[in-house]
Amino acid sequence: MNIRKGILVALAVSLFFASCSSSIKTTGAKPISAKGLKDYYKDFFPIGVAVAPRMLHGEDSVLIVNQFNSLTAENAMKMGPIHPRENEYYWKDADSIAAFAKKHRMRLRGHNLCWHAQAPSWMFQTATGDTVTKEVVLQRLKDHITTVVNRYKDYVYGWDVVNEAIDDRDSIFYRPSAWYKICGEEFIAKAFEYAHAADPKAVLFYNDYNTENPKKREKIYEMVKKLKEAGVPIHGVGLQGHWSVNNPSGEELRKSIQLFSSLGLQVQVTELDVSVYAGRQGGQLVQGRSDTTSNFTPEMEQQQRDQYKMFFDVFRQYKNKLTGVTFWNVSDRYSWLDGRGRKNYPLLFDTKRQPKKAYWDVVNFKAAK
Ligand code: 9MR
Repeated sequence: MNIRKGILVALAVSLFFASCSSSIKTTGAKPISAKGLKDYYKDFFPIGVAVAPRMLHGEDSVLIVNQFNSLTAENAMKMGPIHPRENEYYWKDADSIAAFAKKHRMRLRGHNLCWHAQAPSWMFQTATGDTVTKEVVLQRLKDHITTVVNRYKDYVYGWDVVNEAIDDRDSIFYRPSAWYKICGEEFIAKAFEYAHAADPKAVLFYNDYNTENPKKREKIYEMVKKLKEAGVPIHGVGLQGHWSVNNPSGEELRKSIQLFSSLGLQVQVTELDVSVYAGRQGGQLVQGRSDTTSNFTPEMEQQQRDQYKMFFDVFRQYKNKLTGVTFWNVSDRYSWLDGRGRKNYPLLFDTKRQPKKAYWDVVNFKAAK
């Protein structure tokens, strides 16, 4: 099925749900106010959200349309889900997200084209299970990127081309992923070149977490500078923004925005959430407790309010450098951070999809001045 057919089917399904679901208007997801995040921030930058197809009808969809003007597929466009076998693509989920974005005139970020995680194992193996050569893996990467970018070129304005290629350990530069082990650093430049060839209009990002850690920031800067100097088509750096109530500081955040934009690149916050558990950046490094019922305590609430307010104060100051801020999930009802043996509350909407106090701290910036 080509994209137009695929998207027509997805549109028909979403219209069906919209028409038979008067509950969309009458349940708990009534518009919370005439204005959404996107409206408060219309003079600053688009505000996006990462979604799964199941959120595109029912109460989540109402909140999404009211509050946001940009979408990212949380998983549906990644290599493993969309290209499970060499000669087989699975378009349904990504098409439904593209159709929803188009129907509601939202921007759509593509996430992502090359990552060490969620990469299908066939990509790196021969039919007999041996590791493929560099030539083979680059050809497969090219085929993948060309096909996916082409399919969504009328929908997606920009792509996270390479995700998380820099290592977290101070003494190691590149992450020793399968891509790196087979190709060396060349896969990074190649991925950008393939994406640019497939859609010369697309804005192309390098995207990573822990971008405010001084050592990692320096390594990312060095890599991106080298790519720019070599004429590689890279246009932006994505700060994922998987932050916590005590990390990063405003000062480190400012340094990252300034440093990356000093290369003439745009900066976006691509996966924002603020974990209520104090810890190092990236979430990935925090040990989970076996506690699935932990409460959102008043202390957590206050710390998170302060942190969200500070982040958005900084974002607004850098509105000329920042071209987007995207939240990683819709409400505290579901977050990828829940999956570590404890409940987290990292977003601006609570488990009933109502705005938290931090929401009002983020949108009432004029009154606060
Ligand atoms: O939120 C995503 C989760 O549903 C997936 O299981 C996970 C797979 O590793 O990826 C999560 O999203 C990641 C994003 O694509 C890249 N940056 C880190 C995000 C959180 O792990």
